[in-house]
Amino acid sequence: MNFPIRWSTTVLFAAFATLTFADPVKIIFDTDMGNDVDDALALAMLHSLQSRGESELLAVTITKNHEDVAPYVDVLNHFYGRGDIPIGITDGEVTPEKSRFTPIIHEQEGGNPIYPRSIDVGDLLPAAVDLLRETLANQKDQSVVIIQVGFSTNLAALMQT
Ligand SMILES: [Ca+2]
Repeated sequence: MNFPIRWSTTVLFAAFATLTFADPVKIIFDTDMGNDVDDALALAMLHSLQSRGESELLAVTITKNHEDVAPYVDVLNHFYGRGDIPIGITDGEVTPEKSRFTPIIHEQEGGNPIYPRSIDVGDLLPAAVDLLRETLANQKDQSVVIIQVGFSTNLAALMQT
């Protein structure tokens, strides 16, 4: 009765080989960050996958229209050592309400922000649709996965271009 054990070992090795040698999946994360915390957890998961060599986060585009959201995404990117990931914001008016968790960007200690970031509230950022176009134009066709976990605002605007 060794068959199940051998089969499991083979499957495990195949999975490991796939995870180890496959090219990282290039990802654009399109999010309404701030409405529900699952988007923050999803972004954290993408960073963890990148740390394991399984993916590469090319850009984050935002569909929630509140000034704290881009700095909050930037805080998460900095936490994972990737503060250079470009962030684009919607020009739509969807859910402008203040979030329950993105206001942590304003917390300070000794006059300095507790959570490092390079984007401040009110900074001029790329329009999400422009960042989507630029990011896709710089990659090979059919090589990028767009993960949308919010509204369709940005991707609809991309389609219209
Ligand atoms: Ca969401």
